Amino acid sequence: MAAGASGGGMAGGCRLLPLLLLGLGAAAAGGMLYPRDTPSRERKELGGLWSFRADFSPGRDAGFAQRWYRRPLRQTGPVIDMPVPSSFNDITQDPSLENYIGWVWYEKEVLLPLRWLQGDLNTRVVLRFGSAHYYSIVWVNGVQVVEHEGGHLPFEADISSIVKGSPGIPCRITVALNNTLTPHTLPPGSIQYMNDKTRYPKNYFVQNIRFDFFNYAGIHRPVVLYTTPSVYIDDITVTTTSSESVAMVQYQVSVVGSTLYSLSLSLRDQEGKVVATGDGPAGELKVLNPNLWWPYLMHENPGYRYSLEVKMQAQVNGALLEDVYMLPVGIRTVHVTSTQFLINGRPFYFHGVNKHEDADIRGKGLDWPLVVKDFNLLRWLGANSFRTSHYPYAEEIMDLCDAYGIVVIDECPGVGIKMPESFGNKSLQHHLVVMEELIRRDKNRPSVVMWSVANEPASELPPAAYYFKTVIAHTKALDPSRPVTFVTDVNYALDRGAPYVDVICVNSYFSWYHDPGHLEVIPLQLTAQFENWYKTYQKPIIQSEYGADSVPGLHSDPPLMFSEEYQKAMLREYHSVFDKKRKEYVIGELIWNFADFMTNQGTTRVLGNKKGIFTRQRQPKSAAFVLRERYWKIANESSCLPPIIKSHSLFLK
Ligand code: BDP
Repeated sequence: MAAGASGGGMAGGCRLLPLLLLGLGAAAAGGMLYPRDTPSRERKELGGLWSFRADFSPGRDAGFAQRWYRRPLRQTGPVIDMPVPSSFNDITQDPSLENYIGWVWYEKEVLLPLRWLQGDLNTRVVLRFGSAHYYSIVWVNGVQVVEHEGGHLPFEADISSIVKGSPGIPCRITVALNNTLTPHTLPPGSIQYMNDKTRYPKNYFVQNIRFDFFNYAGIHRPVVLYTTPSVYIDDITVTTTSSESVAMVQYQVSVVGSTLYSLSLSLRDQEGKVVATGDGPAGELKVLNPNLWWPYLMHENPGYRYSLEVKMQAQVNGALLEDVYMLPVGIRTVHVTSTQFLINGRPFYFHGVNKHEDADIRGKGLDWPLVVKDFNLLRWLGANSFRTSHYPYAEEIMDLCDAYGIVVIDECPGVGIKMPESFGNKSLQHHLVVMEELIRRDKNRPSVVMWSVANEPASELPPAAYYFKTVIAHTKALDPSRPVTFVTDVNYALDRGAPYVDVICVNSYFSWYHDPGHLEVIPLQLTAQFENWYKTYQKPIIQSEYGADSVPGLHSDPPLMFSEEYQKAMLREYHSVFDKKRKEYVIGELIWNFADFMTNQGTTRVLGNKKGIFTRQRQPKSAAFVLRERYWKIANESSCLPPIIKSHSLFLK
């Protein structure tokens, strides 16, 4: 149902991505722990203004031909200021930059503290990108240090050997970024050359996509430099099990740089008291009378996290090196039965939203005021969960989910997988790598209770069976502790991926894309949808999308499509069916969408998708109040805290 342009021929698509053909093949090594300041580590933010140039040369390849990374970017042609983090599309008044496809170049010069560079070789300097969309190549002082495919996950490079040679001299970071999507990228897309000279200028091409959000591009998340000792804690994995009175925290720690080291661990509660200690690279910590991590509205103190302090000591050339890392740890369990989703053994009903990383001007760039406003709105609404439709969100957002107890279905960028060639081996291998990178990043997050490997793929196609069987098996092998799903809009009898999921996630738009204007069909069609899926699979079901566009301020009674009244009426029709079926096996409802968001231009999109219950500027439409009343009512009914939940303000930390 995505409203993107349909895929076309692929003529010359690769001309825009000459280097993408190299392919990385496997997730880059390393645990990619989130950079934190600790007694042994320092972090330097590289946000702010970077120099920027889009390569408008006909082949978009002048930057490589002229080696722009060899010299300061301003010496190779004109540059403009570009904020980081941000998408570049909406920053200027230039429509050709808004819709630009191909390579763009970013550059930042930065002076490193002398103490990072002097003397011994025991400090490691790492350059890390939270994300950059879509394909990145990075040079430091003209030396290539990393290449990364994928627009939503972090990547980094150890740049110690490059920067240590030149203390006192600014270090020049150059990034070439390409936003072209091909049938084998995630999400997929295709480049279509328009060769009819009577209708299009020479070399005219368009980027076709099969998903319904604007393909914003740029350095979207924080860029940081951080240090570790040369022998360092590379990765930590924790899983937890618990009963009422005792919990076990299983841990695994990997160290890089030496095989001769010792590890000690201590787990502290929120008062700073040590509740368990351990040592060695793997083991189990026992916590008596644990404070469990509870979702928002299920407990008066949701999102409880301990702090796991991992300390590593190693002797290197007679010197003692110490590395310390602090990992927040939430203790909770997740189980799925044929009718329920259990968190800490209690039934959990997802009453939440689907979101996008999207806003005026900054596009998909991380923006703290927006992030905090969104969490305040979520809690005002009484939402206890969201799906990261349709790609992994920033780590900073995920941290707040952990802290506030907002439950997450963590979705990879597998959106718009429609073309048969996107089910081939090349795409599959890349999808597996993306799942590795996603799980590596989010495996320790208590808020993440389920992985979603795709949204609305063409899962009725024959190759979809092998494709999803493989992706889901791989995901489960990487993380046996969480259920796995993908979100479908294919008929229950035709879907070839559903046999492999733990929870059925279904999107439907009755009375919108089907039978538009006919609200009266909803009870029948939605009931049949649930019953057919349940009869076929006996697995719990989440209504992972439903909704209607509404233009704020447009009113009509009786309700007509696009009015605020129609959006409300459609929600109410859906809700009456949910209320019957949630007594049986429906375990959640996620509205499409939290807020209006930008899409490609098209005849069904009025400055973007208007299915938000909030506007793009985060003002409530009438539907937001309908949903708010409902979510608080459900929370009060299902909470293990009888009448304590009276007002959202109790739950704002
Ligand atoms: C669903 C898609 C979502 C779209 C929505 C819509 O999953 O990305 O934005 O339809 O059309 O099918 O509003």
